[in-house]
Amino acid sequence: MAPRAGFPSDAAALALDGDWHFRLGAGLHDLTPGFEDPSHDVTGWETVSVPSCWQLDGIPDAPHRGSPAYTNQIYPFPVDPPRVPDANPTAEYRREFTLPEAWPADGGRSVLRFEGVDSCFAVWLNGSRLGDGKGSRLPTEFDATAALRPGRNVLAVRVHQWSAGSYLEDQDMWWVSGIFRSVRLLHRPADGVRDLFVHADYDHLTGEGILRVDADPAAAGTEARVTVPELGLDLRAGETVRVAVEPWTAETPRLYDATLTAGAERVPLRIGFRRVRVEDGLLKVNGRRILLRGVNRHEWHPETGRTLDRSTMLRDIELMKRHNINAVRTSHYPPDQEFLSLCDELGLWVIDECDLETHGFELVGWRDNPSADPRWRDAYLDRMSRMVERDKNHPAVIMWSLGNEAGTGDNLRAMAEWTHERDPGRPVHYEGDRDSGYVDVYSRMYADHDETDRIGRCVEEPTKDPALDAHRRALPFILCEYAHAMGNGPGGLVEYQRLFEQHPRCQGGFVWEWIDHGIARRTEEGRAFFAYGGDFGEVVHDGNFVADGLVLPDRTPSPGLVEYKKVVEPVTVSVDRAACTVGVRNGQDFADTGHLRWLWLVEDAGELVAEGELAVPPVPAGESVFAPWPPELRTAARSAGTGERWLTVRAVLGKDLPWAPAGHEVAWCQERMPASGAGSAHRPTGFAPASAGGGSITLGPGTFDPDTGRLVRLGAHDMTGPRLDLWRAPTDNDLRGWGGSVAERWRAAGLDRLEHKVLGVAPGDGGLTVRTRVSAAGTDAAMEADYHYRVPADAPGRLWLTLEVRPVADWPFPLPRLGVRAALPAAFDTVTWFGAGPGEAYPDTRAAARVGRFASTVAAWQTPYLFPQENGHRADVRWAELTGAGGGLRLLGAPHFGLTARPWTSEDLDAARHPTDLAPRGALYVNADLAQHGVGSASCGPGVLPAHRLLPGPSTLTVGFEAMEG
Ligand code: IPT
Repeated sequence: MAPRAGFPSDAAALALDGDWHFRLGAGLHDLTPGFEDPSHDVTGWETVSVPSCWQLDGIPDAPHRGSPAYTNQIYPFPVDPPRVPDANPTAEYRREFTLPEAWPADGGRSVLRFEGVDSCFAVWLNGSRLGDGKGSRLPTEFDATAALRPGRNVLAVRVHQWSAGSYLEDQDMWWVSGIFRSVRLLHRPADGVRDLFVHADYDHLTGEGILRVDADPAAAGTEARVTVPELGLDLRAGETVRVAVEPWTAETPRLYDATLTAGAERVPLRIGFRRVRVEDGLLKVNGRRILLRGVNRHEWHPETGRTLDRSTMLRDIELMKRHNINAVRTSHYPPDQEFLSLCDELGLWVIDECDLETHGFELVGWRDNPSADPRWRDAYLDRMSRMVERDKNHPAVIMWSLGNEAGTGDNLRAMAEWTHERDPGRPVHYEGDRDSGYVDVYSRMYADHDETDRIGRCVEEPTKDPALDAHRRALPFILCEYAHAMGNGPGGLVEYQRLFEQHPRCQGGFVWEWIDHGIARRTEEGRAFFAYGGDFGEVVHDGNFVADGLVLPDRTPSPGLVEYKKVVEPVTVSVDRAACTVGVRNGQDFADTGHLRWLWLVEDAGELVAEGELAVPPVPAGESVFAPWPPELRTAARSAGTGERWLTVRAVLGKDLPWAPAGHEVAWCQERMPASGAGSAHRPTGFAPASAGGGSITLGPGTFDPDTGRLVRLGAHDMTGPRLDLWRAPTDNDLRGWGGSVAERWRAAGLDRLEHKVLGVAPGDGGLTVRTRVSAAGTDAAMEADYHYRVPADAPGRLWLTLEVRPVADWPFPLPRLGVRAALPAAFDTVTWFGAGPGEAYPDTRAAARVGRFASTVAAWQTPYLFPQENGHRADVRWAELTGAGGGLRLLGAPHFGLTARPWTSEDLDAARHPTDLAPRGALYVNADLAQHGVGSASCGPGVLPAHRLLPGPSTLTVGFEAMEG
């Protein structure tokens, strides 16, 4: 049937979800003849639940109906359009249902509606063929009127995994199949509406909404009316009214309940008034430039794949809103429509993207790309129209996207032209055509900071055609993908955000991507892990490239999401110490700050000194105010203390909102106060001597091996003492890179197999000095590393190490890290520290870490990235205590160090393929670092920015060690 809007109605409907009979065959040669015939007996068949993806049946144990397969770009079958392999898993679905006795017989129609079937299917009702469908993530309706019977009905559906449609569905995700969204039988009343289009424009100059609801009646002559009680409106469909309203925005998702009545049918509507325009080179909503703080969202659940229930969709939106995200690109297909309804209600800007990607043709030089082949034109238009028609009444949708990575060609232009004509109220987006000839925004993916800056200043490289160049240069700019969130990272978010705030043309972007598409599995021993590409024996696959989200598959926020939340804070708080004020800049585009409360606290060495609330008047969008410190804050900021004193100001929700409870923190800032106790450097009066004898060297609490100079005991605790360490288990961003992998250079230089040559061990009156040269087989590049151990006379329990490192010969790359590594008793499984926290932080991912006193466990310090890699580093640690049965160890900074503690080594992390490969080694491995190399997002995008690179040079690290008795 012709596409139409997805809308609820009070007309009769019958849900057909639930258990269906099911048989999976190997291909067209393995079908059940006559399975669609109601007399065909399927009693012996298995059952499957609808909706579901059949390859995920059996998860988290082994799948037993085929296997999911992951590829990014490459087609998992020969590129031979429109043909597909003979090995084409084909499912036969059968279900019986009883037509309710009350099913209307008013001469209307009965329609079978499939919300999503992957990838190609045919439908029979009571043995009559109703038709077939393609376009996996789009609805398909069949007229069932003639075939429907009173009482018992038999519905049969045959689904093929591969079809010509698969060539248009080459998104970077798992290949999974089946009836994966709901199925319903709908009654369409004879005097009801076939389709409806709500035009709810907003005139920001007058504050009026301009409403017209177009209804396409099911039968000629039917009159449809629209009532909006709250606005006192009762109008004919097609009639236009202007009325004062509150507009809809993602920040203020104001909806008006309305009802469209046609004959006996009543359709509930939720109307949001807003105007989306590209004007003056800007993307504006209701007359204002908006800033997109977005994510790309695939639909994913680790157990059910692309079948999501409402609570999972709601969870995504709550998590997004709680992390200051205000926009979603539905990469790379229209989502379950319920998701859009939730976006309308809770407020998110949505780019709705069509179910289209032909990326695999790039690998064959774009030969025969369907985008440029007229034979595919109808399929392109069909997909676009089905999306636009389904979703046109969602105020949250502010732009249509033609698809992703489908190259260039006239079929894309045709989609854009059709869309402009059908819905002039929304701009059209497509990134793949770099000239942007037929779209309304200039969109790119992974442009680095420099290029983004040039685009922001409108001095980007021209396109070939001057007319196209003029068009593109006048368009607003968005990064439809940036900041690849694969593994540890993304780094460099702060620098992007600065550009978005600095250049009006740069209207933000969408982090790639929301969720790691891991699949729940268990090892043979029953330990849970998340599978990625290759784990199901795929012939071609792209490994863990499918795990590049801001949340782990179970929707645990990753450190990257916590960082993003801080970077995209909708309000910016600052402290002016001299003026004794707190500055608040409202970076929202519409809402004032009336929903926020402003809490302050002063801590001394991480302990609370005083706290209170600031009076800040509501700040209008885009404006700033300065609030004076209350007297208690002035006193607390200045009173004498013993340690570092910090003022923290937090903006929290003043009341419950639909997406978070009162007290939820939205933004914060910290400023160090010049308290009297801080910074009073301690100058020791003298140092204890080191003494050799009895096969060891003793210095204060430390016992050293006289041959290696290594600390072997501290107080009562055996340990393998600190030694220079440069290695980190490469992150996904270290491993990949457009300019080559930095990890490959590290490995070639042998940073994972350094040898420590002892040049001298010299105990003396002032302590112990150990001189070494650290280098790897086959290279003359080395680090001279001198260890100076000292114990101050007035602090005899404290052993200080000053490590001096000097590079020798050539080190033509940044180092992974520079620090020492030691092994402590495994029993020390608890961590308390004063420093940055609570989460992990690296030089270019440390915006979200605040200074404070924190407590955690070694277990909780491990971030379970799906592909094991460097993780868990805590930055700017002043002191830390690692404790457990038998005592502990205190580490002291001078002033700071970076700390990592794990029950396995960096080498173990490097070798592991899944977190379940990691086994505790019976020791606690501690890295105390002077510095780490940044993280960047080179797994798909720019590497580490110059400011965050760890370039080799003479360096000095000082750390103190103190044994704690049990
Ligand atoms: C880009 C794709 O659009 C997206 O689907 C995903 O694959 C992402 O890369 C990487 O994870 S395309 C790439 C060639 C920039």
